[in-house]
Amino acid sequence: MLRIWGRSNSVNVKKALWCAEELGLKHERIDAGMQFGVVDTPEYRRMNPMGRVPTIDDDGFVLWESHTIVRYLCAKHSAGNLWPTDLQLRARAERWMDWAFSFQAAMRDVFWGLVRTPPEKRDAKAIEAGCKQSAELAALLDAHLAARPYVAGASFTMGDIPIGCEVQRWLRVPIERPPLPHLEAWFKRLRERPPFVKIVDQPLT
Ligand SMILES: N[C@@H](CCC(=O)N[C@@H](CS)C(=O)NCC(=O)O)C(=O)O
Repeated sequence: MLRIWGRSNSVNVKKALWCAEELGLKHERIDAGMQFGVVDTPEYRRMNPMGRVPTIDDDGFVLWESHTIVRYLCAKHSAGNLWPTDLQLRARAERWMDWAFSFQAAMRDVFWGLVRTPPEKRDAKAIEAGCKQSAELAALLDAHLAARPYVAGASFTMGDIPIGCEVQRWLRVPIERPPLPHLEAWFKRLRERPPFVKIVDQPLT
């Protein structure tokens, strides 16, 4: 049985959970991180020395790092589909998985500032800088999606999972955004997937 540790409002945990749902994997989620603690216990640190979420245990195989978890689960259960077997197609999917962390870094101050910090304690300058940087990156993704429906090409792959989670936060934070029709059309396609709606497309907390 697949076990996934991590609080359900974590963007990185959502990647593992959405992936498991896409693959139809029976799994158990265990709350961990922030208010739930767990991550500093010796038992957890033995599994994940970083003390972060998510961590998975797949029938005794322990793995952490959300994008690696997505790669692993897709390779195990969806070779030729979510995990492309064509080397170049897979590399294209993986590039957008790695790039999703650049988007996450750009969004960090925006998300934490506007969602998890009371108004009087917000760093307006850092939020503004993050808004500018994330809009520039979102425009880059929009240009890429002008020529293809999904990040790796014609079909949905693991490449869409991390960046789908990151863009969901960008589209939900109360900021001004430039109109990006190709990105919005891609996001609409993600919204047609019930696992995305169930796990990812939820109010930010
Ligand atoms: N690169 C790691 C980052 C993991 C990470 O930083 N997770 C955050 C949640 S998104 C975390 O553990 N925060 C501390 C906590 O929840 O206690 C991954 O993608 O798995």
